[in-house]
Amino acid sequence: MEREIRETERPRTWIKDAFGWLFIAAATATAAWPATSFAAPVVFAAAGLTPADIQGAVDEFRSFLGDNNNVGGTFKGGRREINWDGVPDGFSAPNNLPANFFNKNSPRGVVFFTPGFGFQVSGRAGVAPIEFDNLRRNASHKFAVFSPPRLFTALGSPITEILFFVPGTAHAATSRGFGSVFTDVDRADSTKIEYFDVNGALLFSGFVPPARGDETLSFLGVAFDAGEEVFLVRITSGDVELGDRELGERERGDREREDRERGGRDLVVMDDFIYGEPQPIP
Ligand SMILES: [Ca+2]
Ligand SMILES: [Ca+2]
Repeated sequence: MEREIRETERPRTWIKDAFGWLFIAAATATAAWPATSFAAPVVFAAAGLTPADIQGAVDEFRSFLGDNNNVGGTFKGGRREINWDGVPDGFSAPNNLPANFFNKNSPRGVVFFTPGFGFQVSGRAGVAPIEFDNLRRNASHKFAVFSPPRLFTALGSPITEILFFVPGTAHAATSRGFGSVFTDVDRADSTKIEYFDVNGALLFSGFVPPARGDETLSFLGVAFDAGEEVFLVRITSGDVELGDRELGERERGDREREDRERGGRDLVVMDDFIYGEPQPIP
């Protein structure tokens, strides 16, 4: 039964991959030949075995958005970054991260949402299990960091949604672009970022490029160069839920069987977020 389902899904998956890559290829071509006469997403994407493999794409995305405004304040341009590494131990694994940590505790103008049951930043060596070993045995053998030591994940769902605010306020905002580093993206159709405007229209959807093996890194950053304003970002990080309300003492074999039953095959978590300075909605 399971086999039949997989075989019928395979061609559709392939077509979806092809379209996803076509999108990225088209957008990259636009980036290579700057055109100001028509609106287009500008896509920065890379994947590989080491931080060096994605560093170029990350740095190009950074310079496209402008200077890093760091924490607090409001600015007319530039970018914000979240590398998770400065989150205090008390808000890191095995403790959850408050959804509004990066608008309240460390104001950078984003609040997170998930259909799951919360968020977690991974632990620091000597304090707690690293790289989500607390959520999944041997997770640290699958994941790698771009910026050490901490990673980020939603719990109980691979979906993380991001809304923008004027940093430190409840004033809704938009951003001109958003990018994320991912680790252990194995499949070309498991991980994507979708960008919506304030009217709910989908501006762009792009798959995150995979890399073969474990402890790999991938990056997808998309910015818009014709005044498009991103109101909501939806990240789908893999197709397996990391974390479980009822994990308890459950054996690893049980978890893997459950993942298969849910159709999940690619466990993915995130590292650095990079995005355009949130601009207030009038
Ligand atoms: Ca980090
Ligand atoms: Ca994976």
